[in-house]
Amino acid sequence: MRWSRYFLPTMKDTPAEAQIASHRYMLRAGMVRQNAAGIYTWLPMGLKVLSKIADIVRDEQARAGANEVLMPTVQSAELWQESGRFDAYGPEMLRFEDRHGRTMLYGPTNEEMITDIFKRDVQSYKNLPMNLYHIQWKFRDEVRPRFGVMRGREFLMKDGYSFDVDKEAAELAYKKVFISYLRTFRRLGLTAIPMQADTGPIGGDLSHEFLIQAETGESEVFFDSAISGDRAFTEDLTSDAELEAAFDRLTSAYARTDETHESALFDAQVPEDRKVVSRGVEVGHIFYFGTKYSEPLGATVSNADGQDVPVHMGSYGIGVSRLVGGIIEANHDDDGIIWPSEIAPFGVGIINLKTDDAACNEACDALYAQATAAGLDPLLDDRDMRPGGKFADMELIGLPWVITIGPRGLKDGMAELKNRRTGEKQDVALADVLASVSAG
Ligand code: 5CA
Repeated sequence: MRWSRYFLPTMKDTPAEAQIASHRYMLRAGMVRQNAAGIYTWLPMGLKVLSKIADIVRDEQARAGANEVLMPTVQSAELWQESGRFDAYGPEMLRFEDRHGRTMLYGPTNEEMITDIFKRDVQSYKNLPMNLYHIQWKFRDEVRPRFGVMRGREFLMKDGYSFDVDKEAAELAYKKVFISYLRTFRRLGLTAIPMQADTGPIGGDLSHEFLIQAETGESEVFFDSAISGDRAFTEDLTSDAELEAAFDRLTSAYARTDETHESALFDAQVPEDRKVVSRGVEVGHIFYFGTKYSEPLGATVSNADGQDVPVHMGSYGIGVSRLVGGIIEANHDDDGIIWPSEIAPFGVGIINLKTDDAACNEACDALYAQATAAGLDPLLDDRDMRPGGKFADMELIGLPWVITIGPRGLKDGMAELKNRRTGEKQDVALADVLASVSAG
């Protein structure tokens, strides 16, 4: 992409409404613009990052055996009346009437709808286990939308739902998702700490949230720093026994919250120098709630004995749009964002220091073509602007690598290569510079 052709409106000054780094940088780096409290437009670069996160989530969902669907944002109130949640959900749910006077709502979550979809087509345990998910916009009329996309009113969520014939099978499904979430967040460059949690309006008796460390997080977390080395974050667990063992390990010894847990075990088992007390942002939340929705909505399957039983369900959320903010909270410095390479909006930035110099333009165009061909997805800053502003903008948007080409170096066939995360700069022969980027 050529910056001169890209809608990437950066801002030099800090917007007054932004209290935390991610909100500040998402506005300054032209990723989002606010339309109403907690409601945002995603501009091209923000959308690109959001899509990359969604694609990694999809990839890991496929690996865990889940099927993607797409349910509507607008739901009719009837199913919610049947489950009893229409009244229970409270003023967070946006309700309205269509032209026929039917009560509709903008979905804050989809347990009722997916249960209804399931029951229409699945009647036998032979079709189970099943896990269906979608990535769709939600609306919750939050009392206090704040911190940009971190607590929005309209936000993008991955919500998945598992269906099993009995409690035992459903708990295994829950544990599979639990482990797949660790992998998903790790691929996004994050170590998510799982914590036992309250179930709130979703209901049920087993629930965990996944927290990433950030000073501005809403909950306090205590965890063992050794958790990040646990093999469940990276390795494929091949058997159910291995999976169960990983789940037990990760839920018993590594982490404690103030509200939901006794800290005795944690205090006794974790050496002092590995105890971390921090704040966390919830990027995922999973629930097992058995037959809470299948019973009132009549979603039954026949079991191996030929009896009709209500299906056992769990639901599994990831805050896809919140993750954009969360990842920036975990990856920034005073100059701007520092993208983990997996979700960086572009692989490499190229700064043309002198756009009125024919040799500079030619060298930049050639490098841009090569980088594109090599699959590096470059962003070429070809704007007619002073170098200082270009450097500052490039730091702000945080691409992993920046190649700078100016008339002075070019005379000797040299470019400057900078690593955004380490700040390390080196002069590299123009002919070798892309190889250095690819070598990482
Ligand atoms: N039905 C269940 C699981 S699919 C559910 O709705 N869970 S939830 O309420 O915990 O939401 C799932 C995830 O969505 C949260 O972990 C959080 O990361 C994200 N989320 C929730 N509310 C907001 C919000 N107002 N703004 C941005 N992200 C949010």
